[in-house]
This record gives sequence, structure tokens and C-alpha cells, in this order.
Amino acid sequence: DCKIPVTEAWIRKHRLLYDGATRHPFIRSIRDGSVDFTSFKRWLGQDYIFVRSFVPFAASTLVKSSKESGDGLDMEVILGGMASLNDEINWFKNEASKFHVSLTSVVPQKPNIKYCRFLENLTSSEVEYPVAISVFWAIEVVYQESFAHCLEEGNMIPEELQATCERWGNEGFGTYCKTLREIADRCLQKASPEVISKAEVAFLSVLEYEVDFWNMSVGEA
Ligand code: HMH
Repeated sequence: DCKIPVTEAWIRKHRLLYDGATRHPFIRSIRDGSVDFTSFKRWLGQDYIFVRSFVPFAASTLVKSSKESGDGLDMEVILGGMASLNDEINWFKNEASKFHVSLTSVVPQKPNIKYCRFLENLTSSEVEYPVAISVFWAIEVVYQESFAHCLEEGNMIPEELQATCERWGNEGFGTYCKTLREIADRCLQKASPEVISKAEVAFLSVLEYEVDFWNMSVGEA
């Protein structure tokens, strides 16, 4: 059926990889309470670095959205996303100090460096808006689905990690991700087959980088 949204088709087609990114053993261990705090602290330090490099990518996507013909609502959604990235950076600083993680001495690990480089390449004005917004959505939705899964009924999340799960698993963040997805689908619907397939390749890359990122966190990179 040609009526199914592009992102829906992608998820169906790449279900195993999608589940690999959103139901990683690290995430399952947070949910069942067996999480190793050394892994959590490693994740915290590395993710702070990642989020900082997500900002210029978000800014470049914002610029692209501002050039789209339309009602200008895309830009406002991305602007809201950037505002929450600002909160997120402060949250990381606060959380790191609680867990005695020194953010200034975190050394970026290879999977993180590669992921950040991928984002940097996507900041180019040559990268089409449908590609950028698809990546933007994919990055956010992996965390949203992962941490929302942690929060599902019957969880045994350690008290210290409850706030982390709520940060990305809360309903508001879920709504935001749905909006990003609608924007992506609307763009993809109008895009050429070449651009759609570039966006799909980029979507797959995000899923692979996310799996590598979780693996790095548990010390298996
Ligand atoms: C690695 N992916 C990674 N870190 C994040 N903070 C997000 C996605 C969502 O913002």
C-alpha cells in the first residue's frame, strides 16, 4: 500500500536493527535493575560529548527548515528541540556531578567519535532537508523508545536512574518525537526517489551508530 508513511515502511523493513537500537541489553538492564553503574557512568560521559555535537547538527537542520516553503511550523518544532538540548546539557552537568563523573576529562571513544563525525558531515548545506530531518527524528526516537520501554509497567529501575529514564521516556518527549516523525514523513512524501533512498541509508546508519554507542557504554566496543 503506497499510503503507509515512509518512516513506517523503514521500521517494518529494518525491524531487527530498529529493535537492536531500542531494546539494547544496556537498556534492558536499566529496566530490570541489573545495570552496572560503571557502564551507566561511561554512557553519561560519552553522551554528554554526543549531545554537544548534536547541537550544530540541529542548528543546520533548523537552517534547512527555515528555507522550506510552508507554514514555518517545522522551524518552531526544531527550535523547541534545540531549547531542550540546552536543558539537556545542563542536566548532564548536574547528573555527572551526582555520579562523580568529570565531564572535562571524558575521552571520546571511537564509536562516539565516528557518530559525531557522521553528524558533522550532515551539517553541510548540500545535505537535503528530508535527509537531515529523518536523521534528526531517528536520533531522538531511539532514546525515546528505549527509555519509554524502561518505564513500562513492572520495571525495577534503580532510583538513581529514574530521572534519566523520565528525561527521554516522558510523554512530552514522545509527542515531540511523533511531531518530528510527521514532519519527516511529509518531507519524504514530496522528495525524489534519490533523496528518499539517501534518507533511508542515513536512517540505517543512525541505528547502527546507536547500537555501537550502547555497546561502547557496556564496554564492548
Ligand atoms: C547517542 N542518541 C544518543 N544520545 C542522545 N542523547 C540521543 C540519541 C537523543 O538525544
